[in-house]
Amino acid sequence: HLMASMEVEESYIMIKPDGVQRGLVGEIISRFEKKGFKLKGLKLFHCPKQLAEEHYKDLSSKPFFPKLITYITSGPVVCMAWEGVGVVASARKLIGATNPLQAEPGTIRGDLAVQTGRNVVHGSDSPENGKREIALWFKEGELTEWTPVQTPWLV
Ligand code: FUP
Repeated sequence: HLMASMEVEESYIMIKPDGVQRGLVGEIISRFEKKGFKLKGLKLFHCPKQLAEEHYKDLSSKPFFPKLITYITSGPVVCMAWEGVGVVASARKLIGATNPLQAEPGTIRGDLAVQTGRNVVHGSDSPENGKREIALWFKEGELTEWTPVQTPWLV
């Protein structure tokens, strides 16, 4: 499912607490903006434990799960909804491998992170999860539909 898609999709991208604490918010948002995707939702939010557990429910049996929840709830995160052609797989390429030591230079994690447990950013792993996660993290009315002025350039 990481093949390039020609479909318009949505991805939930989240700057994790370490990204916020380290002052990387502008840098990370900038990479998605410059790529040419469309921002539909954006907020700073300190997430409750229950939401973190729901977001990562597929990992609930993993030994690192409790630490992951502690990390994600340790401070505010930046929640974003991005839209565009193939945005799910493309965002994961921009983000880089889960383990930042394996992430290529030029990717967000490759350039800005060292540890798996402090990998600064999240990106949905499928279009289905993109929709699920955006619905989970954003309330009705927090997403904005808009038409870019330069329609041919923003997908
Ligand atoms: P990713 O899709 O790249 O965010 O990776 P996963 O969904 O596999 O993992 C989600 C988060 O769990 C990672 F961002 C960090 C954490 N994790 C660990 O702490 N240890 C691991 O071995 C794997 C993941």
